[in-house]
Amino acid sequence: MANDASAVSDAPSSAVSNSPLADPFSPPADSSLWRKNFLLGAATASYQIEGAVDEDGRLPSIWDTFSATPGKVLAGDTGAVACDHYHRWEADIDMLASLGLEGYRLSIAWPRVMDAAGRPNRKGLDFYKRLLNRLKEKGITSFVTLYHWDLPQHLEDRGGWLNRDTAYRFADYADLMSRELAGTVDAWATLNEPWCSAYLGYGNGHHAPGLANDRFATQAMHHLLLAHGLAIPVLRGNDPASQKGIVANIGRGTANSDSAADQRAAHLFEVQHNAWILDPLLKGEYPLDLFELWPGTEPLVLDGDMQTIAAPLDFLGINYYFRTNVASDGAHGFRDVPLEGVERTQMGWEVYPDGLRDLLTGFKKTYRNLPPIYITENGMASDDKVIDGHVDDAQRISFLKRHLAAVDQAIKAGVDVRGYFLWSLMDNFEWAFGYERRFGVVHVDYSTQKRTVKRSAELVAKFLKERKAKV
Ligand code: IFM
Repeated sequence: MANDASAVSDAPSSAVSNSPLADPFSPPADSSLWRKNFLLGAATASYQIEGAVDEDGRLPSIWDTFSATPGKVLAGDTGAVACDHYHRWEADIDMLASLGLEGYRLSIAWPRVMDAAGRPNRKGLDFYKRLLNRLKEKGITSFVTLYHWDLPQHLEDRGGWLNRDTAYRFADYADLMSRELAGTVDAWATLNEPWCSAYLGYGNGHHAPGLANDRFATQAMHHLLLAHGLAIPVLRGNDPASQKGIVANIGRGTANSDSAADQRAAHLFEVQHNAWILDPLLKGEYPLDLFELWPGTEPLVLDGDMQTIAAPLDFLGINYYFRTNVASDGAHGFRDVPLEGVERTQMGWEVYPDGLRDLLTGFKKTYRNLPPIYITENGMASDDKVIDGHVDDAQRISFLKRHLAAVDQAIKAGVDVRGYFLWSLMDNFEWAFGYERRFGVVHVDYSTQKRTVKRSAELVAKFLKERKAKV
C-alpha cells in the first residue's frame, strides 16, 4: 500500500527557483492570460486529498465502500489517508499561496458535515470554516464544489441517485452549507461532472457505486440535475453575494472518416458527453438523439423538473482533458478508434488542445444563454519522479502551455472565459487508478507525505509573479 501518513511531512522542498533553464511556459505578449482579472488557480477534491475518513464524526461515503471492494481500484488503494490534507491543510494553503495561485477550487465532503438525520456535524463544518477563512486572509478566491462524488453511503443504501429523494437531501445539504459558510465562498458549484457520477457510477460501473445499466445512468443523471436545480435558488437565498454554477466535464469526439455514418457517430459521442448535461441546463430539455443511442432509457421526469434544472447560472465550469476518435458501430452508436502516433499522457488520453477551443466556440454557437465560463479543471497525469529534490515534468509544462493557448484562442473568438484551474494542486487519489496516476503540479510522496513543487508549478508561479508586477 503506497500510503503511510505516519511519517512527518516536511515543508515543500522547492521554493520558486531562478532556474537557468529557458522558460518554456510563458504565454505570448498578446495572450489574454496576461489580463490581471483572468483568474489562475488550482483545484482538488475532498475524497482525493483529505484522508481522515473516520475522524471527527465523518460518515462513510460510497467511495469508502467502493475502494474497499476488491478489484475496484488499482493496487487496492483507498482514500483513507490520501494526502492527509485534513491534518496538513495549513501547510497546503501556505504552499498554494507561495506559488502565487489566485484561486483555489475545493470540494466539501457531504458525509463530513451532516449526519444521517440531516443534522450538522460541527467538527466537520469547522474544518471547512477554518480553511475558507484562511483562503480569505490570503486573498485567494474560493470555488467550492458541494458534490465531487463522495455521496454519504446511507443515502446510497436508500437508492442513491436512483432515488428522487436524494435530490431533496442534496438541497438540504446545500441549505446547511450556504447558511454556515455564507460570506467565505466566492463561487459555489453544485456538482462536479454529473456525467461521471451518472455514467461511470450507474452506467458502466467503473466508479462508485459500481452499477451498470444505461437506464440507471439516465435516471441518475436526471436526479443529479434536479438536485442542482433545487440547490441553486437555495444558494442564492442564503449567500447572495457569491456566484453560483455547476461543473461539467466535456469531451471532443472526432469522426474516423468522412462517411456519414462516422460523422453521425462523432455527433452522438458529443451528445452523450456534452448535450446530455448542457441541453437540460441551458435549454431545459434532454437531447432526443441520446435516446437514439440508448433506446428506451428515457428517465422519469415530473412536471416542472426541466424548469427547475434550467435555473439561470452565474458561471459554467468546464473540465477538459482529451478527445476521442470514433467510428460508427454499425448500429445506432459509436465505437472508439484510437489514433496511432499521437501524443498521450500516463492515462493513455490523447493530448488535443484544439478540442478545448473547438468545444468552447461550438457551445457559444449552440447556447445563446451560455454563462461566463471558468475552466475548472485541465491537466495531465505523468509518472513523475523526484530526482535530486526536483521534478522535471516537461510534458505537463508543454501540455499546460498549449491548453492555455487554446483558451486564449476561444477568448479571441468571443467566448467569455474568466479563469482556469490546474488539475491538480497536488498528486492525489485518482479514483479507480488509485495513487499510480500523478496529476499534481506538486508531487506527493505518499510514504512520507512530503510535497515537492514540480517544475510546472514553478513556471506558473513565475508567470503569475511577472503578471502581478506588470503595470
Ligand atoms: O481526478 C479527476 C477529478 O476528480 C475529476 N475530473 C477528472 C480528474 C482526472 O481524472
